[in-house]
Amino acid sequence: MITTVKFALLSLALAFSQGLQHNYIDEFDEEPEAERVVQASKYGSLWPLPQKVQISDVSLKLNSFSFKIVDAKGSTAGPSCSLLQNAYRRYYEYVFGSAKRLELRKSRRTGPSELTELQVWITSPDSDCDTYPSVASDESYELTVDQPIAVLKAPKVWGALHGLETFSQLVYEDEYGAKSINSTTISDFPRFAHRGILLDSSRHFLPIKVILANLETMAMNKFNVFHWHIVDDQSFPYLSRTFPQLSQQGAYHPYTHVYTPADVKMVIEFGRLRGIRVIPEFDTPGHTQSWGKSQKDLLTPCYSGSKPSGSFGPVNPILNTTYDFMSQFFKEISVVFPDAYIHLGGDEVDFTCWKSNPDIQKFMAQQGFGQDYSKLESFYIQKLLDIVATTQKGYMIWQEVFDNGVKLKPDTVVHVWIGGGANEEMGKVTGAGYTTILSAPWYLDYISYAQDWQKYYKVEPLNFNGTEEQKKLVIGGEACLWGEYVDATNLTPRLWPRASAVAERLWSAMDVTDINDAFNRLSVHRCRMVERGIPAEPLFSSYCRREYR
Ligand code: CP6
Repeated sequence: MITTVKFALLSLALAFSQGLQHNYIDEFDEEPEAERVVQASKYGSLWPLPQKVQISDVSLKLNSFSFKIVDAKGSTAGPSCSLLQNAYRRYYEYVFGSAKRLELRKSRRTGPSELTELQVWITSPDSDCDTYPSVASDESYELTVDQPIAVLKAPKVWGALHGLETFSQLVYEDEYGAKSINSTTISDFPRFAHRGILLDSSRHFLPIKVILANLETMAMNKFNVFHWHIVDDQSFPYLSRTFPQLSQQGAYHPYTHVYTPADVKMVIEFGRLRGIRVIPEFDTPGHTQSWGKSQKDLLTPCYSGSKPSGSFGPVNPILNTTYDFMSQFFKEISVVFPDAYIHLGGDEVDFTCWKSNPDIQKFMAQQGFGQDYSKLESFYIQKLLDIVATTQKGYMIWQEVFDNGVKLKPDTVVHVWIGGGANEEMGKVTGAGYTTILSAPWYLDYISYAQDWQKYYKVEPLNFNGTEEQKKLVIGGEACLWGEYVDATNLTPRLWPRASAVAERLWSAMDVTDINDAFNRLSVHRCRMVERGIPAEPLFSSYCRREYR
C-alpha cells in the first residue's frame, strides 16, 4: 500500500512552467494528457517507483561540506567492502555533482533542519560484498530520511546499492540551488528478479566506454542483468584465449574491434560493483557466420545441386569435431564469465543449407528424422546443452529451443521473443514448468514517431492464461537493443529513457500503471540522466535545468 503526504517540488514547478505557454492543441491534433506538460508528481522524480513510499513535507538541507555517507555501526560490511565505499563516492558525486562548493555557505545559515549523514547498514551476517549477484540475490532495502540522519538498511549490499540510488533521487534543488531532501520512509524490493538489457556488439562493435556508460545507466534504473549478445553472423569480437583465431579472423578488426580478456574482466567487475550480472550469449547453431571465418568445418557447407556452393549455413551438427570444439570453447566461457548462466541462443535456424547438403540428408535418414529438420536442430542443441551442463552452468535459450521439444534442465530459462502469440507462449513455457523471461514487447531497436515508451510501459508480463504457480515462473524480462542500426553514435539515446519504461514495469508493483504520473516522474528522471552525463533523449517538448553538453 502506498500512502503519501503531499508535497511540491518547487524547482520542478519552476522548471516546467514555461512549457504551458507553448502548449498549443487544436481539435484535430489532440494530445493525450501525458503528452502535454511536465507536472510535479507526489512521488518526486523516483524511478522506478519503490514499493512503499511515504514522503512528508518536512524538508531538510544537505551541505556538501558536512554531509557524509558512512557505514552504520552494526553493519556487516565495513571499510573493507570496496563495493560499498566505491558506491558511496559515486553517489556523493551524483548528489552534489556540479553544485559542489558553489552553493552552501549561504544555506549554512538555515541551521536547524539539516541532514548530516546517510548511514548504510548491512544487516545480514554475510553482506555479499565480495560475491557476484545472482537471480536469487536479495535486493531489498529500507530507507528512512529523518533529521538529522538518514538510515539505509539492507540485508545485502545489492539492496544498499539500490537504496543509494533511491536516496540520490530524493535529493532536489531549492530555488536557490541548495540541495534539499524531504523526510521520507521507503521500503522497497523488486517485483521481478531478472531485469535485463540486451546489447548487441556483433552488428556493430561497441567500445568498452559505451558499454560501461550503459551499465552505469542501468544501475540508475535498477536493471540487474546485462545480456551481452557478444557475437553473431557479422562479427566475432570476443577474444578467446583457447581459439584466438576466432576474433583474429572473425572480428571486424583483429586488434581495434575486439574484447580482450582484460576488457571482459572490466565489464564484469564494473557490473558487479553496480549489482549487475553479465550473461554472455554465444548463439548457435544459427547466427554463426563469423565463427566460420577461422573454424574450418564448423559450419555446414551448402550445396548447389551436387556441388558445394561455397557458402555456409548453420553449425554442422553431424561432425564429432563440432562437439569437440564446443566443449573446449564453452569450458573457457564458463570460466571467463562468473555468472551461473550462459545464454546459448538457438534462435532463427535456417534449414535451407542443411537441406541442400547430401551428408546431412544421409544423417537425417540414418537418425530417422525424416524431413523434419527441427529434429536435427534439437539433436544439436541437446548435445550442446549436455556439454554446457558439465561446466556447472545453467543456461538460457531463445524460445524456439523449447518449441522444438528439446529436453531442458529444470533450471533452464526460456527467453520469449517472438511478437505474435507471446502471451500464449508464456503460458506454454510456464505450463511445462520452466522459468521464463519476456522480451517480445520490448524490442527497443524498433523506433517510431512519438512516445513509444508508453507502449513498453503498458505491458503486463503476467497477462497470460495460467495458474498462480505458472506466474511465479516468470522471473522477469529484458529490453533488447539489436545492433543492425545502432553503434556508439546512437546507442545511448535510443536506449534511454525508453528502457526506463521497462525498468519500472519490472521493478515496481503491478498496480503502478498511472501513465500521467509516469510521464511526470520519467521526464525528471530523464533530465537527471542527462545531468549525469548520459545523452538520454527527451519524451516530449520540454527542457532540463541543466541541458546536455
Ligand atoms: N539477432 C539474433 C537478431 C534477432 C534475433 N536473434 C532479431 C530477430 C527479430 C527481430 C529483431 C531481432 N537480430 N541473433 C532473434 C532473437 Cl524483429
